[in-house]
Amino acid sequence: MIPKSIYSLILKSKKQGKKQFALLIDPDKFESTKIIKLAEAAGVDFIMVGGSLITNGSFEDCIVKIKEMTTIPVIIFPGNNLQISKSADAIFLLSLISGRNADLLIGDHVIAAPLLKSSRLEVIPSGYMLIESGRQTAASYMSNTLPIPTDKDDIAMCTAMAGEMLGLKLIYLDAGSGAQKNVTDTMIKKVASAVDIPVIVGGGINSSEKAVAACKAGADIIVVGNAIEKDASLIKNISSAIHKL
Ligand code: 1GP
Repeated sequence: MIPKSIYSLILKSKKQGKKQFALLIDPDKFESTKIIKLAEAAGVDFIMVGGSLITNGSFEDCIVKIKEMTTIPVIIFPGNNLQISKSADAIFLLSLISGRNADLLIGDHVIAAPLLKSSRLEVIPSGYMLIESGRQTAASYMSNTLPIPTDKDDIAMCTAMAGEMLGLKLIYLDAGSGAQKNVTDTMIKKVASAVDIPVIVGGGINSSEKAVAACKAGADIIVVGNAIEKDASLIKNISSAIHKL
């Protein structure tokens, strides 16, 4: 059963201190049903679909296929305005608050607004923050924005605070897909203790130890994409490790 409000579910879990696990599917790399079956068996909380650039995969087909296979809620993690599908359950409406690109702060949202309004998608306004991670990521290049330096915890904290004050419902700290260095525990801690809204952390998490450390630092939801494409057994390992916390 898909919950009526995915955001309420996220808030409820946060209130209960339960950590959640989201699997990120890149439509370019989505080939098999195996991953979805493993996700079902492992009790994955959400499936996110999106990418900075889709070259050969079909965004719509990918979501339709996933929806046919599972009742795990599917949330769009849009790389751009072409990544909107009425077949998903919700969308993280990302405002790239770590950057100063007006299109990604409000411009693209204006263009997408009528489509989102007429859809049955649950829109979850999210403060998206790119964090520097060792080398330039696709997200940073494609968004034409500078990530927050990895050691500038105060900038990250104040950015998240401002996002919350602006009414955003989530903060997403992202080191970028396949990041060499994931977001530091000190930055997660600083951000999570400065805001009341849920904090999502992703980018470069490739072991249950890293996922657990991020949760202990204050992450409410852990996102893993890249590592699972390489080793599907991580789905079960990470899911059970963070759900035990
Ligand atoms: C990227 O946070 C997500 O936007 C997930 O990153 O692919 O490195 O797990 P990975």
